[in-house]
Amino acid sequence: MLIKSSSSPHPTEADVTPEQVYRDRRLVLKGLGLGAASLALPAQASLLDLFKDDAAPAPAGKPLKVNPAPRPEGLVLTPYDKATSHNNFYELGTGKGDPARNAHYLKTEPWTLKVGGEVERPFTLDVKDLVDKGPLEERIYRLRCVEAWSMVLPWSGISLADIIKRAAPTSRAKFVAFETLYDPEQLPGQASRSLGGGIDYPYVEGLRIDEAMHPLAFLAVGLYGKTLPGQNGAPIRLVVPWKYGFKSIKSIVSIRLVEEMPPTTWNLLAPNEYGFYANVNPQVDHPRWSQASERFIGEGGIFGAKRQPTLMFNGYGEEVASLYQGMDLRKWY
Ligand SMILES: Nc1nc2c(c(=O)[nH]1)N[C@H]1C(S)=C(S)[C@@H](COP(=O)(O)O)O[C@H]1N2
Ligand SMILES: [Mo]
Repeated sequence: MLIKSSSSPHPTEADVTPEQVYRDRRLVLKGLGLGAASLALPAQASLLDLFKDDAAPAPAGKPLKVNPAPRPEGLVLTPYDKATSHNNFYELGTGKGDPARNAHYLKTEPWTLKVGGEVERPFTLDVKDLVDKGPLEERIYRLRCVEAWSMVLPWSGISLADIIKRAAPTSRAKFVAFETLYDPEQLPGQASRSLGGGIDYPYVEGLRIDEAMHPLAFLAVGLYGKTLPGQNGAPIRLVVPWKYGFKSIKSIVSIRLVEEMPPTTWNLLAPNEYGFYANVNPQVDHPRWSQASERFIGEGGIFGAKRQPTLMFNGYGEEVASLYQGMDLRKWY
């Protein structure tokens, strides 16, 4: 899949077979001029980790004080081990198993999140305080990756609107800009264009202010009632369930209220393939694959996964469609 990355590295799951992943990695190693000998050097430890093929199990998270959400009827949850071993977090490597393997580089305590920009009361949040204070809310959301796989996950956290309201946005605040930690020591994919998928880091994302204030927009600090594993975006990440997964930015250090539409990582990389809005829409295909259906990752994992139709706004249309009234969703993809 890295070989396909010259134009855009986001593959659909159908593009990637396990054999291909293996072959591509060998080619990348060759391209980097790294033979077995250089990989054996201690200085290459992080590179070595990035190319190991067996994913390490996720470290157990700390239990959280959460008000549990009722288990929704007709929705099957993706098991914890799948949710924490099949990830996209390019700062920890572009393979699906890389983030779990490399999460140990990420140190999540202490962690501060700055909220500022066009606000009357900028503040810095100590994420530990938020986690310890509790009780947190639980939200069981569908997650639809733009690569056409999906999960159903129980997140713990608080609504994004709560955090934004605390800062008292000014009338100039029209958009919200989010930023992931930038620290190549902790996020080794940031140290190299090839390892990190050719992205210009830090990873950045954005929402329109009314999207950010929508009650479904969520800041998660936990998964399955425990603190987030690094690979899932510890210690705090965004979850916007009606949009493609890449909007749900991980390991956030900054939230800024801004006047202009902020740049967003995947849009910068391939603007014809990834828009600012990125609402899940089965009628608007990705230029390289259909978005009409998806593979749900349940007990069986990705390659035995069952294909199911993709729902408009990922099934949250009743709640969010009004945000986009009058907009041409083919133009504003
Ligand atoms: N900083 C950062 N955030 C990110 C990504 C990433 O590569 N870097 N990948 C995104 C994509 S494409 C998806 S599908 C989701 C996956 O979240 P999960 O691994 O917790 O399921 O995280 C999103 N957030
Ligand atoms: Mo994704």
